[in-house]
Amino acid sequence: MEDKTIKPGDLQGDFLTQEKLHLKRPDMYRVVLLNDDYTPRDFVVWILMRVFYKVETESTKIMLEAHTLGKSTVGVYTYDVATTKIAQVEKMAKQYEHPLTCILEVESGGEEE
Ligand code: TYC
Repeated sequence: MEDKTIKPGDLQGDFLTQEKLHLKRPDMYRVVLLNDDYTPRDFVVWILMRVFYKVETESTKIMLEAHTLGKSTVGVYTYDVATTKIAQVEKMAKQYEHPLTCILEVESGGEEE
Protein backbone atom coordinates (compact mmCIF):
# COMPACT_ATOMS: atom_id res chain seq x y z
CA MET A 1 0.00 0.00 0.00
CA GLU A 2 1.19 3.57 -0.85
CA ASP A 3 2.59 5.57 2.06
CA LYS A 4 0.67 8.91 2.14
CA THR A 5 2.10 10.29 5.37
CA ILE A 6 3.82 13.68 5.08
CA LYS A 7 7.46 13.40 5.94
CA PRO A 8 9.80 16.16 7.11
CA GLY A 9 10.97 18.17 4.10
CA ASP A 10 7.98 17.31 1.82
CA LEU A 11 6.42 20.80 2.09
CA GLN A 12 9.57 22.86 2.23
CA GLY A 13 9.42 23.98 -1.43
CA ASP A 14 5.76 25.09 -1.09
CA PHE A 15 6.45 27.25 1.93
CA LEU A 16 9.40 28.92 0.26
CA THR A 17 7.49 29.85 -2.92
CA GLN A 18 4.32 31.01 -1.12
CA GLU A 19 6.05 33.67 0.93
CA LYS A 20 8.13 36.36 -0.74
CA LEU A 21 11.13 37.16 1.36
CA HIS A 22 11.72 40.86 2.03
CA LEU A 23 15.38 41.21 2.85
CA LYS A 24 16.67 44.49 4.20
CA ARG A 25 20.27 45.49 3.83
CA PRO A 26 21.60 46.54 7.24
CA ASP A 27 21.84 50.31 7.63
CA MET A 28 25.31 51.73 7.93
CA TYR A 29 26.20 54.49 10.34
CA ARG A 30 28.82 57.22 10.20
CA VAL A 31 30.74 58.00 13.38
CA VAL A 32 31.60 61.71 13.43
CA LEU A 33 34.16 63.23 15.78
CA LEU A 34 33.29 66.69 17.12
CA ASN A 35 35.76 69.38 18.06
CA ASP A 36 35.83 71.05 21.48
CA ASP A 37 38.16 73.59 23.08
CA TYR A 38 39.46 71.45 25.95
CA THR A 39 40.32 67.86 25.00
CA PRO A 40 44.10 67.58 24.43
CA ARG A 41 45.06 66.75 20.83
CA ASP A 42 47.15 63.74 21.81
CA PHE A 43 44.25 62.29 23.82
CA VAL A 44 42.08 62.47 20.66
CA VAL A 45 44.79 60.73 18.63
CA TRP A 46 45.17 58.06 21.32
CA ILE A 47 41.38 57.43 21.36
CA LEU A 48 41.29 57.07 17.56
CA MET A 49 44.07 54.50 17.74
CA ARG A 50 42.68 52.58 20.73
CA VAL A 51 38.98 52.53 19.85
CA PHE A 52 38.95 52.76 16.05
CA TYR A 53 42.24 50.92 15.32
CA LYS A 54 43.57 53.78 13.18
CA VAL A 55 47.33 54.19 12.69
CA GLU A 56 48.91 57.32 14.15
CA THR A 57 49.16 59.28 10.87
CA GLU A 58 45.48 58.66 10.03
CA SER A 59 44.44 59.47 13.63
CA THR A 60 46.35 62.75 13.51
CA LYS A 61 44.72 63.63 10.19
CA ILE A 62 41.21 62.98 11.55
CA MET A 63 41.95 64.90 14.77
CA LEU A 64 43.29 67.92 12.83
CA GLU A 65 40.29 67.92 10.49
CA ALA A 66 37.91 68.00 13.47
CA HIS A 67 40.06 70.67 15.12
CA THR A 68 40.02 72.96 12.08
CA LEU A 69 36.61 72.24 10.52
CA GLY A 70 34.60 71.39 13.66
CA LYS A 71 33.98 67.75 12.79
CA SER A 72 35.48 64.80 10.96
CA THR A 73 34.27 61.36 9.89
CA VAL A 74 36.06 58.59 11.73
CA GLY A 75 34.45 55.71 9.84
CA VAL A 76 31.28 53.96 8.67
CA TYR A 77 30.12 50.90 10.62
CA THR A 78 27.09 48.74 11.34
CA TYR A 79 24.79 50.08 14.06
CA ASP A 80 26.14 47.78 16.78
CA VAL A 81 29.79 48.48 16.02
CA ALA A 82 29.23 52.25 15.73
CA THR A 83 27.26 52.55 19.00
CA THR A 84 29.75 50.34 20.86
CA LYS A 85 32.66 52.51 19.72
CA ILE A 86 30.83 55.72 20.67
CA ALA A 87 30.08 54.28 24.12
CA GLN A 88 33.79 53.40 24.52
CA VAL A 89 34.79 56.96 23.58
CA GLU A 90 32.24 58.40 26.05
CA LYS A 91 33.48 56.13 28.83
CA MET A 92 37.17 56.92 28.26
CA ALA A 93 36.53 60.67 27.86
CA LYS A 94 34.53 60.67 31.12
CA GLN A 95 37.24 58.69 32.91
CA TYR A 96 39.88 61.29 31.91
CA GLU A 97 37.43 64.21 32.38
CA HIS A 98 37.55 65.46 28.79
CA PRO A 99 34.46 66.68 26.90
CA LEU A 100 35.33 64.70 23.75
CA THR A 101 32.21 63.71 21.80
CA CYS A 102 31.37 61.50 18.81
CA ILE A 103 27.97 61.40 17.13
CA LEU A 104 26.16 58.89 14.92
CA GLU A 105 24.79 59.74 11.46
CA VAL A 106 22.79 57.41 9.21
CA GLU A 107 24.94 56.64 6.19
CA SER A 108 22.89 54.41 3.88
CA GLY A 109 20.88 51.25 3.53
CA GLY A 110 17.32 50.13 4.16
CA GLU A 111 16.65 49.35 0.48
CA GLU A 112 15.10 46.04 -0.46
CA GLU A 113 17.34 43.66 -2.35
N1 TYC B 1 40.46 71.54 19.79
C1 TYC B 1 41.18 70.75 20.76
C2 TYC B 1 42.33 71.54 21.31
O1 TYC B 1 42.69 72.56 20.76
C3 TYC B 1 41.71 69.44 20.16
C4 TYC B 1 40.62 68.58 19.62
C5 TYC B 1 40.69 68.08 18.32
C6 TYC B 1 39.53 68.22 20.40
C7 TYC B 1 39.67 67.29 17.79
C8 TYC B 1 38.50 67.42 19.90
O2 TYC B 1 37.63 66.15 18.09
C9 TYC B 1 38.59 66.96 18.61
N2 TYC B 1 42.94 71.09 22.40
